[in-house]
Amino acid sequence: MRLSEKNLPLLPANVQRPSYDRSRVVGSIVHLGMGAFHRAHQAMFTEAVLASGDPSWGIIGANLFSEDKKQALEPQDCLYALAEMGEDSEKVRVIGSIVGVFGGTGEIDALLARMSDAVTRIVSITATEKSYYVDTASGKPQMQAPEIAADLASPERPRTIPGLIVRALGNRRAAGIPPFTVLSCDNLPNNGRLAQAAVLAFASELDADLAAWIEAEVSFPCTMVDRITPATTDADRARVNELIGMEDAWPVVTEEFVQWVIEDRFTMGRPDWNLGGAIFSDEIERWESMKLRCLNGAHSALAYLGEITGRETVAEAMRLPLITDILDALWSEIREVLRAPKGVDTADYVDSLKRRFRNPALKYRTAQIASDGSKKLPLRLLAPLRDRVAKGLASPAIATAIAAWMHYAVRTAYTPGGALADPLSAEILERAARRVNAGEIIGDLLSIEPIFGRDLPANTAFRAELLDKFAGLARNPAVATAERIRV
Ligand code: CS2
Repeated sequence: MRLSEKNLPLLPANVQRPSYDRSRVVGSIVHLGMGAFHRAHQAMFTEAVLASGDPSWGIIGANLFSEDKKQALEPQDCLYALAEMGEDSEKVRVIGSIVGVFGGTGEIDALLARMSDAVTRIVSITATEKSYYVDTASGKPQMQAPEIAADLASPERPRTIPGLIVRALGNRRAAGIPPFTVLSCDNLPNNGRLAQAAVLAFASELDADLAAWIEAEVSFPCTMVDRITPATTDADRARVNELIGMEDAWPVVTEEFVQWVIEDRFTMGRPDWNLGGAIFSDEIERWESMKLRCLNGAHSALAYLGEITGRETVAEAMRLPLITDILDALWSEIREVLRAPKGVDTADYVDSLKRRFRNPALKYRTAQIASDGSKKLPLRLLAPLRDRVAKGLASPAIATAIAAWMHYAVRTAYTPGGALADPLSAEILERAARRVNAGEIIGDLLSIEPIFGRDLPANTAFRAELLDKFAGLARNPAVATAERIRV
């Protein structure tokens, strides 16, 4: 029996489900990047709005390149089960806020038409750091990237997020329809400004008038999003299906904790997401940098340290004192240069992160978090590092985390068929295997400018610290690195 609108009454009594009439829900939000995270987060906040009796804010989910989510969700009327797993509790409910779905390049035209239609009032995004085509070191839009260049060459058939948004906004302007709000929900500092920079840069290449109109009329609020949501595993699927007593092809498993802080600037209205617990605030930058540095920075450190010590999941990595000692030191370094939001105690915040990371019910693979390091490290770890450098402070723990990433790269480079899930994979691996002397390996990797800029390779104190930590890890018997390295 498949989860569906018709089968909702057959769910076990303890499984919460949509109590509102889904046929009345208006799909006024288009969401780009409908992964597990979105379904554990924004879609759940939106469910609270619909459940309160306001049917005007349903979600149309979209993935530009893959059809798998569409194929999973459509046969079940876009319903799915969301399981919230605590250390010794599990709560499952069925979410109905997604009311339509586009998937794959074959549907981009239809998606564009939907975004261009007046019914769409918000376009939200969780598409990961690399989809914005903004250089992480300089903050400059990457208009030369091949995908962007292709979109600029045929803007009527966009394949990138900036291309799609600009085209849809251009269509709306031509038709006299007010612009939607662009709501970035990706883990990026000032994500709204960044989305705006990407969109404006793209539009300026095509049409200066359109760019000026976008700048004047379109709102790009910033957000801080947080909920630890690993990719769904087969075991998760089996467990959730057992709990709901029917088949859901793609349930989502997440933690109990959830947080969403949003800047309140919407051009065509917005849902009362505070009904689901969201906070509207004008202190986004502080919220975002606390989360990005303390949670995601530690996550990345943990992922690389976990990978090189053979820990498959975050919870397993949290049981290794070698790793937790480094994390404790890392959090101290990060907190020392952090401007926290008013009323937030960062020591408590870090304590709650430790509890969340230790949650054994979540099988969060270190390999998943280790992806896209070239995009993640600058935002998560090199930003606090630079703040420390500016204050003349040494950063041994941050250096250890970067050294762990380097070992991970070296080990992958020497693994037959090894590849990194990273847009710079080829360059990183080529440099990682170029030489065998530790100092030279570090120098080769540090000179990848899009990651480390020009300042860090030139910083001799940091370089010495990095070499020391890299060598320390190489000598540690718990660390599996390439045998050829000479320290
Ligand atoms: C993680 C994040 O995969 C990663 O890089 O650090 O997805 C993290 O789980 C979320 O940001 C938590 O809110």
